[in-house]
Amino acid sequence: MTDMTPRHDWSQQEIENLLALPFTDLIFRAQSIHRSQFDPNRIQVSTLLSIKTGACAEDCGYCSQSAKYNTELEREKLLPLEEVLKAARSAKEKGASRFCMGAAWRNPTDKNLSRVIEMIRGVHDLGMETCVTLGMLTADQALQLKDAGLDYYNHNLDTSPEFYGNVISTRTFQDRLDTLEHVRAQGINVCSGGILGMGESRADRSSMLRELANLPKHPESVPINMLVQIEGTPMFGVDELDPFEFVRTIAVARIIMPESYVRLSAGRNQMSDEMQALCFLAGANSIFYGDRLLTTDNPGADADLRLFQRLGLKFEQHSELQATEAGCGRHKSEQVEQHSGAAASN
Ligand code: SAM
Ligand code: DTB
Ligand code: SF4
Repeated sequence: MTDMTPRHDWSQQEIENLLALPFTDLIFRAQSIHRSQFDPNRIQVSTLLSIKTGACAEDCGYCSQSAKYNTELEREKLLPLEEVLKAARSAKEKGASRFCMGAAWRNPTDKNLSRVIEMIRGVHDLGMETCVTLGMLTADQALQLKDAGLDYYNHNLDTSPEFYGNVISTRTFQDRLDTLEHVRAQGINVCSGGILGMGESRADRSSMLRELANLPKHPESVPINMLVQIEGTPMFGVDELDPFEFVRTIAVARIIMPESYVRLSAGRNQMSDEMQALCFLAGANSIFYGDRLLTTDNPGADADLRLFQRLGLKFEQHSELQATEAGCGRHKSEQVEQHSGAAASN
């Protein structure tokens, strides 16, 4: 079996051994696998929108939106359809190929799900890929989302089963696996990853990656978030993770899930351009693009366009749009040129 054949039988030791490789050896291995599967200079970009903010019943220790912590976040009701579509249109104009809608729910009620389904249909009709993250789903709710034409469902494992109890008490690790199973059973693409920098050990990072890689099918998209520390949450003030350890974790995700998009997710606003470049070198090939994540800041589009131009990276277009909107890639380069005043190289 070569390095490229997806495996689902990773042992903890194998993953820890990868994480412990000399840095340059690890990056070389990750980059070699990356190049065999993907265009190394193309990055998939998704834009996020919080469609329902705050007052969440769960107690996730990192989250600005939990009602259990005083984070001074303003709660908002489920956004009207038109407002969501306006944000999606703007994201599309800026070059995003996927629009991801997040709601601060433990799980959606059937009434709320119907409203989200209208949003999914509307965003789909704009010609964008759709993703939602709404908390736990029943099998029937996953079926309804599939019928609505949903492309991706995001539901993170967040951390290792061993560290999980230090982070969340209101739902179990198994609850998360069950939701992923419902999503997978309907043939919806799975987006699942986790958060680093919550005070977990390297063994925990290995264990979380092992859980993801040993799912019956690898998630199509694996978001790796760096904790965004939120004042008022239990995770505020935790020791920061060594940036190289973050890059290593991305590289191991790339090696053990060779066909998945690995997303450099939350935390980019706190990262240097050089750190982000290392993450791309380690095999990250997707980002969240736009001024905001859900409740916190993300680098603005201008900053990302400049970074892409400096690194010679290009936006990956939604596959169905590639043929019809080939000019869009050029449009992006032109935008870069305008913003940076430099000649676009792509
Ligand atoms: N409420 C739904 C749920 O938790 O399933 C969906 C939205 S929730 C905000 C989506 C994911 O964002 C979480 O599972 C977590 O991995 C990530 N996230 C939330 N707050 C974060 C933070 N402060 N730093 C990094 N990642 C965060
Ligand atoms: C994911 O893994 N990261 C995104 C998305 N999936 C929904 C969310 C990041 C949230 C960061 C903190 C915030 O903005 O509230
Ligand atoms: Fe609620 Fe999701 Fe935040 Fe947990 S991560 S508190 S479920 S919004």
